[in-house]
Amino acid sequence: MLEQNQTAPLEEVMQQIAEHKGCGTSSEGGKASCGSSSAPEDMAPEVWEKVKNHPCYSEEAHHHYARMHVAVAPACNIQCNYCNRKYDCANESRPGVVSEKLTPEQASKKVLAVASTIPQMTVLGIAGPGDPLANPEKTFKTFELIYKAAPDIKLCLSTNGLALPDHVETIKSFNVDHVTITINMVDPEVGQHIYPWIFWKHKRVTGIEAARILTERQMLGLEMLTAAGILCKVNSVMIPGINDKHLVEVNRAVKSRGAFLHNIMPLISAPEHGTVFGLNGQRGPTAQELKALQDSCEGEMNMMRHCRQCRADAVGLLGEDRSAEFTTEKIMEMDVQYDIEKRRAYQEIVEQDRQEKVAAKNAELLELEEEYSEVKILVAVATKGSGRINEHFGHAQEFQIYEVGTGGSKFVGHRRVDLYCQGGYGEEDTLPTVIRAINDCVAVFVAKIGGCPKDELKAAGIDPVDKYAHEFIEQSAVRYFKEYLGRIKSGEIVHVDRGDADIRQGAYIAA
Ligand code: CLF
Ligand code: SF4
Repeated sequence: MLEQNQTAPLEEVMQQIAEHKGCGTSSEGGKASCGSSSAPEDMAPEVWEKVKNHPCYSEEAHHHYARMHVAVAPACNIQCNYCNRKYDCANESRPGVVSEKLTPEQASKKVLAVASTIPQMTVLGIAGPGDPLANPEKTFKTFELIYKAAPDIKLCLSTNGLALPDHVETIKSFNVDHVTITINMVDPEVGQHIYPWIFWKHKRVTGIEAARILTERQMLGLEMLTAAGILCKVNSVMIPGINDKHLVEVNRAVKSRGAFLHNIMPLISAPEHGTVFGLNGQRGPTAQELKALQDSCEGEMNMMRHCRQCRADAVGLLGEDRSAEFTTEKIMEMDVQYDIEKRRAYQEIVEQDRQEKVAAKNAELLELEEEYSEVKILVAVATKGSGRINEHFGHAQEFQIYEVGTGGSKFVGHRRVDLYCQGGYGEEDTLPTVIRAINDCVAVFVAKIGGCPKDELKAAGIDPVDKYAHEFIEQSAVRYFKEYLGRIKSGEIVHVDRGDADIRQGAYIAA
């Protein structure tokens, strides 16, 4: 593996990068294995160690482990047309948005406070609100403080890549194992429509020249990271009409340079964000457009589909935000006792639960071993986490979407919805919007559901299923699919492909 060859000649290392097929692709027909379930056999043990409890690098882990960001990096060295860091709102959740900026010392105290309160918090990321490497002193000082005080926490960094080549050695010296580069183009002709300017060598550069410099620096940074054995994820923002078709080329370019995972995210764009794209009416992709692009890129490289486009001060499991519990004021009043053994003991229990879940899914899959069918269905799941169906229909603010077939089940995205149940009463106006967000799904799995929404879901052709309450999602999905196939075979139902369903979500398109 790359990690073991850091002293090899550069050509040899680059050859290995070219041969590296991204994140743990399996031998089974190229089906993605990393980011889905148990330790993949084809993943080197040292790589598995790095991803197994990182909620972004492993889809499986994101049900169990949390991350947090500290907003220590306010400045940025480029401008993206989808970004406006001035905007803050309690209801807003997207990259670049924060409620408070922190000093490295405040950040360190916050990390210890969160890690003591949320023992499954395993990763500390610096993702802004500007670019961490445009603020190298603050970023690396924060890493230094946390590395000393909480050595069991993985350090993570997300950058636009412009300054990356200058910092790879420092990143390595702080044992930062995970770096994300946001790469939206490899062609400056495309890039000029995304980046109005970059700040380069003490001056502002605009147009195609700016995009050319940026892409060269991003590619060089990616090559240097993979040569140094640092896992690298690439984030790309899908902007219809600008880089949507081009992202297939980006996928090829980053894969050939050894990127570990590719995360294609939808553009978040609304006039009230005050961004160039928001103001000029640039739309984001639909859920189907995003999934089609992710599917077309998922060959030998794994695609991340569970990204929640976090705020730069997010805290908690992906999809939940507990940042309000940890304001600077509250943290300064907290008596923080960082007990690494207590955290370890808790994580062992989490790990047991996770292994149980994997075993249950595998057992269910064995039952489908003799079956083969072209039929695939989507199911929506109401969950609060831990990989279980443990949320009431009326309390769900999002549904996780799983695709299920005879090959098994896989997470393919999430859909945000408006809350159906308000103060104990169902909001009749809301129900059609919830149904519209999941109307390509055959069923919705919930812990509990009332009679009225049940009837309306049935009328919309979506099966409301509460019999798997509190059970594991994937095991239940496979079990449901087995029954579904049985009903097709017996002639009780006819399978209808819902790929063209009109999907609209409450908040914004999230997968
Ligand atoms: Fe944060 Fe990013 Fe590290 Fe994760 S987020 S710096 S890799 S710890 Fe994760 Fe959030 Fe998506 Fe980023 S869900 S926006 S991919
Ligand atoms: Fe905003 Fe990040 Fe782009 Fe800088 S690199 S302009 S912080 S989105």
